[in-house]
Amino acid sequence: MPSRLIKTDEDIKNILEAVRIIDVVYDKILNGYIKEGMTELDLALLVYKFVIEEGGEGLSFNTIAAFGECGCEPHHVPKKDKKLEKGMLVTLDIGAVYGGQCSDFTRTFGFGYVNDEQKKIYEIVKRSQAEAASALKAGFSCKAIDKIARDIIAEEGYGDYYIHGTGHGVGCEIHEAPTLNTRSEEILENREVVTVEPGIYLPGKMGVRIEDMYIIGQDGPLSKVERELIIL
Ligand SMILES: [Mn+2]
Repeated sequence: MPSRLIKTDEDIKNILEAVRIIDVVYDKILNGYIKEGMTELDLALLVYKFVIEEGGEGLSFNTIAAFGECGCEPHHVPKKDKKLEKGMLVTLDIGAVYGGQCSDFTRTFGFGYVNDEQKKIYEIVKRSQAEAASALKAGFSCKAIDKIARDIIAEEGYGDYYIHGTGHGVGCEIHEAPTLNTRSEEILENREVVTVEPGIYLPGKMGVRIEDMYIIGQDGPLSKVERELIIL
């Protein structure tokens, strides 16, 4: 039986549509919907509404919308009483289902203004994400990809604050093989679809994560959303 990790043309077509939906939703949200005083739950509800409006069959997982210090929890559950204030970073981790296939995407952006520490941490995560992603290649070990991302963060002194794996396979399930972490024994193969999503989480203070999906054997991220730090 062929492995499910290796995607068919049909799987890839549907994954690309699930990614496109999220790109449109994210772009829409950033153009007019981020407002002072809105809550994390307000933002999560907008994601759901826009995913459905754009043709998604649903969310591929519960939206993670985290403001300010809530961003230090990688799997933060959006709160109805957490309000957006100037100077906060916002982490939005979202995904859609299309044709039974999932997308998975994260960006962190600033609201109002960002301080030097926020900017510095953002740039470290951005570099970690980009370097690890550029090493994705059939025959390369998943553990080695994790190490590239993790070493960059550790060399900057934030190794203790990178508290999860670097990525995972995505398909008809939001988390499937292969796993890109320190314990992974898997080797990448062409036509696998994986995420690269390093982050830095400072307890009680802030978090930054940047996540994109990739098809092994094809260059570049599936999402067309830029990775520069945006301040709204
Ligand atoms: Mn993910």
